Amino acid sequence: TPRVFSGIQPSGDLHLGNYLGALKRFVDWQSKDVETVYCMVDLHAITVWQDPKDLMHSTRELCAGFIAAGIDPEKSILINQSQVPEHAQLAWIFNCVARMGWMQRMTQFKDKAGKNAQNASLGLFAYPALMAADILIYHATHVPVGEDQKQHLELTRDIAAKFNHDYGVDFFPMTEPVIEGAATRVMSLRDGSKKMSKSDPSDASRINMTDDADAIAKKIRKAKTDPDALPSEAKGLDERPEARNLVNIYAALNDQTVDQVLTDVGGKQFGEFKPMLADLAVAKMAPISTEMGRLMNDTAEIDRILTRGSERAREITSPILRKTYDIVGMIPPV
Ligand code: AQP
Repeated sequence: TPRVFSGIQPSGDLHLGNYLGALKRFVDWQSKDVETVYCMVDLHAITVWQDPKDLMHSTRELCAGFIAAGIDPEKSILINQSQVPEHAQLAWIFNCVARMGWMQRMTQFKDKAGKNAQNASLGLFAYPALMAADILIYHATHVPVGEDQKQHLELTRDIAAKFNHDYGVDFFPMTEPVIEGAATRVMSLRDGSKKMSKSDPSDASRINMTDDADAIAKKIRKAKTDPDALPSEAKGLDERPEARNLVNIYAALNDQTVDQVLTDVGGKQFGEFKPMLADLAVAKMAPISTEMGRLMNDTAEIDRILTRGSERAREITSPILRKTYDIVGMIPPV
């Protein structure tokens, strides 16, 4: 059976981009005839500095976010990366398969390292090899992600292909990135040319999954727009990044295509469309925020869910790591 894997970093507040680009789609996969594995990637988070208390809190809150968004820990395997040691063990082997030149081309490294790349952690540079290990330690066939992860998934295929070629085996599968839907790239509410992200210093740029109804409505009312009315077809949104972003968000929240939305709202001014979007966002997001708060009242239960998830995960990862060791010529782990 096909196996789906994806992850999110516990590196700060979850936002609407993470929800529409990742979480909501993870939930959709759960109702298909596939096995689903979802991961809090704390080892990825520490590639940049994380305060230990904040990391612990964010990891548990992310787990609450997964469950509140609709991930059922009975149906899906829900794990925290560092609790399944095979991820890091396979990553080391992949560090020895991947080439420096491949890593140097990664745009996310360039963006996150900034001008002073000499001062970035070695882990930030090796990030995509760990990501390849996360996916391939499950022999995952499908990886739903937002558009920003496309290049890393191509690298995952390159690593699998080079490993298979170097060792003369057909062991790691060629994983398919699944980048689909109306919101594979949700943009900042303040600037339509920037991705909505956890690290944007402006809180008004994003809708956090912990925002209450008032905060959600206020941020949408204040979102940047242009003065024109909405067009009646998607191509009328070309060159209008802020307008396109709000229509994309509406479509994704309401499980519609952009054209379906524009059939209904084409011709309306933002003064009329923004309250519609605010109502929709509050209706969809506020219950998730409330449920996250409720789950966070019992962190011991969250920890139990993650321990159980890691036990289930290791039934898959442990045999794949043993086989990898055997292929590489290393004595199997105990
Ligand atoms: N704006 C976005 N639109 C659509 N999808 C998005 N994702 C992130 N931002 C958007 C998707 O969410 C998943 C998890 O992302 P991550 O935890 O790796 O975090 P990130 O991409 O680093 O998220 P941020 O918010 O952009 O964090 P910072 O600011 O720290 O870089 C992925 O599937 C991603 O595509």
